[in-house]
Amino acid sequence: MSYLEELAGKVKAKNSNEPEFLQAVEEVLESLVPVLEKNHDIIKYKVLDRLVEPERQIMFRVPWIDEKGDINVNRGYRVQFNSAIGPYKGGLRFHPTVNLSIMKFLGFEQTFKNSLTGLPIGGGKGGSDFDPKGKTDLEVMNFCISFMTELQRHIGHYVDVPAGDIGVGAREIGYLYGQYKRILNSFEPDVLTGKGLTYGGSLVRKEATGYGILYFINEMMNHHGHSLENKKVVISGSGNVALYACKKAQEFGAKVIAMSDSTGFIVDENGIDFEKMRLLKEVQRKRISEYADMIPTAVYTEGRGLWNIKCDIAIPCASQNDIDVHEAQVLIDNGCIAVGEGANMPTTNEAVKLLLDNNILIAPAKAANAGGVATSALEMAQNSARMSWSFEQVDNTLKDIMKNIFKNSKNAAEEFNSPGNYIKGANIAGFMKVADAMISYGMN
Ligand code: NDP
Ligand code: 2IT
Repeated sequence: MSYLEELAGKVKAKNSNEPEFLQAVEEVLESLVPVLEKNHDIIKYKVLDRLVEPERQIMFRVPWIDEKGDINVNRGYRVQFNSAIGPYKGGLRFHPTVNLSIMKFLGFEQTFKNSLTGLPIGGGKGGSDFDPKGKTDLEVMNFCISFMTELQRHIGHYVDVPAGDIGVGAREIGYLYGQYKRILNSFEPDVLTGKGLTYGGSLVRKEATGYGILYFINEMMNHHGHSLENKKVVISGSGNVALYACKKAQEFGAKVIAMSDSTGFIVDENGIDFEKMRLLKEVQRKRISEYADMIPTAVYTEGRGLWNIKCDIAIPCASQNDIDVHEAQVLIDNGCIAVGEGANMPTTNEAVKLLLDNNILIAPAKAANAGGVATSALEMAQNSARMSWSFEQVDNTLKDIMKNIFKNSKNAAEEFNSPGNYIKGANIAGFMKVADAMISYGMN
């Protein structure tokens, strides 16, 4: 049995009830086969054995009081996965499906993603099974205050710097930072990112993940002789990432014809009206079905089925395992040429294999959605320098970062005999820097 097979077996045995975590590890280990053949220090220093074990996993009780005055209890998490190249960094997810497996897959992937940005940030993730849907602002605030009352003892600007993810946006970050600042009696903005612009937030952070995905897809398409001009695009989700992916796709001349939420999806062959969609989702927090009430040419369908819509480019920006092998086959049959992963792990491992076998270009999540966390690191840099940069300055830096991530993923894929396989390329390029630091530390 090879070293990697043995390690995969150990990881499976130890984490048998964590399917998402095992899925994420399996994909990375498979990518690293050719790297281990060339670099023997990785095995000698047990880099991978260390890398698949989070440095620390924190789980805590979050009691909070609802509008009726009743006490509710949720579970909070912070998985501090890897600090080899910088403080733990990664978002907080508030969603009823949150569990340890999901936190661990996200923290594991974040380690490689953050390395790819070229900035000094380690990997972490956190959140809660709290469901913000249907809750009042007061209830969300009560929850955030309680969550931070515990979380604050585990984070710090040189220790661990959380941000947003599903269910955590500017409103939640405001409540969380307000409580952090109060408990510490200290204004330390670089302990959280995605902050509001009046108290240390960075211009472009809100747009950064969505914009970054399109900058990456554009590089990838150009490299393969395509352009985004006039391409039909389908985007899943209609949250922070989906919205700004839509906006930038339109700026590149593509036509976004469908978007979704967890209840259903809307299609408009004339193209989505970004500003109307933004107001509906970002400002009014309404369901996507209401978009069809405003726009006569838009059609709403309840349930799944988004990926049956014929498109040139599919950009999943909702949640993990959004595209399975059957949906991948439909995309292929419909002539899709590229999948840009906005969400984390939106494509099952079987679907990825099928897409690659059919020469569909894949912009992998760890690389394509790294613009959000990269801009978070730029927010930290501005905070510690007590400066704020212009929109243009941050956006240009983001563009350069995404171009570099594409170049490094492409070069790694080529060096290890898989040209065009950006999944392998991104995994290898992200891994190399972390591995080098871990070897330098000897054991820890
Ligand atoms: P938001 O909470 O702003 O939006 C999430 C969107 O996805 C909503 O439209 C939501 O629909 C939908 N969604 C969530 N869960 C499911 C599900 N289980 N099934 C179907 N639809 C679902 O989150 P973000 O836009 O911030 O995050 C989207 C994805 O991007 C996530 O995978 C996240 O990890 C990833 N990501 C986010 C970054 C960021 O900076 N925010 C950075 C990099 C990656 P509904 O409203 O009905 O729940
Ligand atoms: O998945 C992600 O990269 C994020 N949710 C953003 C993390 C961050 O620290 O900005």
